[in-house]
Amino acid sequence: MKILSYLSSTLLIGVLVLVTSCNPSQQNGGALSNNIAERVYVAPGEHDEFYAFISGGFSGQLSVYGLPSGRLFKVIPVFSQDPEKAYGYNEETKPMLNTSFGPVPWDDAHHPDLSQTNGEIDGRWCFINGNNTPRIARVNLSTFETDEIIELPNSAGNHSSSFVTENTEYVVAGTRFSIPVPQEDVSISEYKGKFKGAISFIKVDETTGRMDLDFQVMMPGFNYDLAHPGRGKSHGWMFFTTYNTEEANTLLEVNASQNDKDFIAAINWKKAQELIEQGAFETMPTSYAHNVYDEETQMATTTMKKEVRVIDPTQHPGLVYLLPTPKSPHGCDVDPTGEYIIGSGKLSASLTAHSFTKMLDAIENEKFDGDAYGIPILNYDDIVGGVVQQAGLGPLHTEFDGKGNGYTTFFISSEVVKWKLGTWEVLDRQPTYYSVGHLMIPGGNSRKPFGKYAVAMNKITKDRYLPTGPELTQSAQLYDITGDKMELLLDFPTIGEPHYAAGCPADLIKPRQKKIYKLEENHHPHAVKNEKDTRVERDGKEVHIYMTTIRSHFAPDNIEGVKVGDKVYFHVTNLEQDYDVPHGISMIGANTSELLIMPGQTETFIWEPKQIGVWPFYCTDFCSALHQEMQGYVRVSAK
Ligand code: CUK
Ligand code: CUA
Repeated sequence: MKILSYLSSTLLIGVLVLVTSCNPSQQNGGALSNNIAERVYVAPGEHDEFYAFISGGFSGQLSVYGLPSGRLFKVIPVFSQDPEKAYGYNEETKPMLNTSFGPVPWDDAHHPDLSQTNGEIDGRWCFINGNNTPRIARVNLSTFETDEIIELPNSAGNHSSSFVTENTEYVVAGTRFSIPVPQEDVSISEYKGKFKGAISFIKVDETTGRMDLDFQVMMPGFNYDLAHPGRGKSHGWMFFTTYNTEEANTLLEVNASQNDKDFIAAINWKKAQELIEQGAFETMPTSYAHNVYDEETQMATTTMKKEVRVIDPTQHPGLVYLLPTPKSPHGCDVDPTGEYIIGSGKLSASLTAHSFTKMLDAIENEKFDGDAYGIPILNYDDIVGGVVQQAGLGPLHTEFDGKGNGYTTFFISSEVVKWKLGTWEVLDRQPTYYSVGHLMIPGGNSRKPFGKYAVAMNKITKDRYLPTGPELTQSAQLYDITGDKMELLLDFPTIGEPHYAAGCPADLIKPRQKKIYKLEENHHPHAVKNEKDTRVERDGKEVHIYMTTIRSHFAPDNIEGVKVGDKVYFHVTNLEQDYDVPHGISMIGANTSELLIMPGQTETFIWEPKQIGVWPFYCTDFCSALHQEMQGYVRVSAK
């Protein structure tokens, strides 16, 4: 959104001055009423009705909140190392962050999307993209841990991701930047024609969730911004917003906005599957990492993949069509019936809804308006299903309530606008504080939205919270959308910049949420399941400590025979089989973070002692009345 805020900064400042000059507590005076307080209040010991999985933006993580309370439950580490959970520090999870560029322990996470069955959220997995080093992660919603990360070749700035088809057949990822494919040392001015935009279709195993890059469609050199899978009648299609259809190598305003209309690219992925079956693809050598955490061995491993199947849409009629859409569309959203594809031209005031039925008619009658890129371009007037006129300034994203209404965010005019599908009339508008990006209605991008709340995720906080230095917290706002008018209920802080979120009723996740690892199913190669098997083994310069924890001691707790210059592995198994009783361990001078070991699990960290002496370690997680007694020593001798 940086480009947008730059382009529109003058307008934006104007709007902000307008908005901030009013007293916010007067504007939403309702926030002071008891009635509203009651509607977000979840009494001590009670549970929230919804889970919200909110993108951590440039923190690289995914945070888990409850709605309507806005309480933060957990930050799930995905693309970034996290000392709180030892993720990316312990030997078990380090491989999760491997890429073809080496370990990349950070990313810019944007769009979480939940797995679906028959177009309805099923609460099994949450997928999320890393933009910077193109990756897609899968978070397991029975453990709330990242189970898998797949890198995407031929991509750069993996923004148009991750979007899940209605039976989780695919998680789909579009490149933001077009780049030379394959990469080569070439003048940037040769962009046009040479640079390509890869759209990746990653197959998801329906039982295990395991991902596998099935194929890529190699599109023209546009920027691919956002996407949405078709559903219901449009199931089998994917829709992508594009900008820079001029294929300019610099996006200074004059270049990027030459075209009055850019495109929504419609890709028929069922057709692509047929082409793959018929062998109508090219196998391209490449290199990308696929990192999988195995729940049995509790270890992550990296496989470097060497090739990818690529389809050239200019050679296969019927695979891709371009739908003209006004003014640099950003969000691309499909209504719950699958009929309307909403394009939000971020430099316009209106929303365009293309009709899927009209699109099919135009295709059938071959009513094309040329094929400047080797791909048929449809005629805007043939396919437009409706326009929400003059709805606001700078439309970005739309979600649906399942009752025939769309809710669109407007960045520049800083508001959420409710409008009606079919009649295209604006029904309500409510301000956001300030400059909203995405919004999320639980299930609001599926066939079955749970249209009770909308969460707006704002780019600018200004005066909403106690100041915390030059930057204020990022912020979300909760609206009640059950009535004719939306009602602002709550502000709550978020982590990083929340680009998008996915939500669902808590009941969908409950059956799995109390999972613990059974000790007898722990097949970690360094697990010790009984205190009498604990031991210290030397192997050359390596020392392996096979240790257990149980309230409230370590075994062994006095370790001798370690020398300066050794590499000491602590393999620690938590023997507890009780829910919510992890133990931690940290070692003085160790720079690898602590471990936090869940019941029944084994984790490993490495300590390289630099000085002789007797050095303590202790449990970092307050686990019992004798937690403070949970400690031990390692004696280190000269080499
Ligand atoms: S983008 Cu952030 S406001 Cu990455 Cu989904 Cu539109
Ligand atoms: Cu174990 Cu504290």
